[in-house]
Amino acid sequence: MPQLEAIIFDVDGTLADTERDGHRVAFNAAFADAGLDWEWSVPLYGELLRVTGGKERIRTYLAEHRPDFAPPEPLDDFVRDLHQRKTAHYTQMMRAGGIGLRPGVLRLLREAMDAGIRLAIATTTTPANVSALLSAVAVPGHYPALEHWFEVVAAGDVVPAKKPAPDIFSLALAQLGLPATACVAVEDSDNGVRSALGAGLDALLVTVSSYTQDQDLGDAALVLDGLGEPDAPPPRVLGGGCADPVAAALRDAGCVDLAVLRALHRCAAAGS
Ligand code: XBP
Ligand code: MG
Repeated sequence: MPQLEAIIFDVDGTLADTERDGHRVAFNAAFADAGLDWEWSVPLYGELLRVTGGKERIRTYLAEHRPDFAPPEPLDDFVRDLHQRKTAHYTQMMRAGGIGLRPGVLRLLREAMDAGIRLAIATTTTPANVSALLSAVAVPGHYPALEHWFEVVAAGDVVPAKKPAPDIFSLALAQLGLPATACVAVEDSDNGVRSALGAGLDALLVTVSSYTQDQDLGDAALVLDGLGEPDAPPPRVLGGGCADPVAAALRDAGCVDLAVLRALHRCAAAGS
């Protein structure tokens, strides 16, 4: 049976709950900068999230909600400029510490790193957004800056197709030089689940986020409402094919730690 060698994390919704109060706010600020009277409300943004990628999301909004708007030509340049403004707003907010990591994330990353488990990222978002988010996280003095904990950062437009296509997870695996069976993936959304499973990452943990709690995520090996912390109430189990085999490890730890991820990894390997 293959050993667990690496963990591949999604970013938005998984490392941090960035969509509603981060990306959405940055899109609206970019629209205001450009003199557009567009306002993406919390529910509308939830709908638009089915489309991954900020530029793709703007195009979908134009097609579905602004059919009468005549964008300046060429459309590609208009969308690119608007999205660059959005990235500038977003990175500024994140560098200022606008949104912290979700509970348990830093603890788990640290435990994994200390145990020699390799860390990677597979995300749809722009690489600068990942750096900005991670740069604001304080780590103990003897550790390098958080960004350097991740050996591989696969992000943004570097693959032909964004999630739910498997490309970004496949790229992360290729850059790690590992088979999918040596890894656990952590995601928060249905698009992410399809992407990770498509890349063969059966040992898939989902921690639902504010926009994804009602999605159908049951194809993942384990679905929880978060990673939890040892001194907080344990994460709630919401589903997944490995929920029973992992239950004892989760009960013992009271949160997702490396023992839970190893149990998940074993369960997924036994099933595949
Ligand atoms: C989340 C996304 C991204 C962000 C916006 O991806 O879908 O599109 O909302 O990022 P993931 P950009 O959960 O895979 O990290 O505007 O930079 O595209
Ligand atoms: Mg996500």
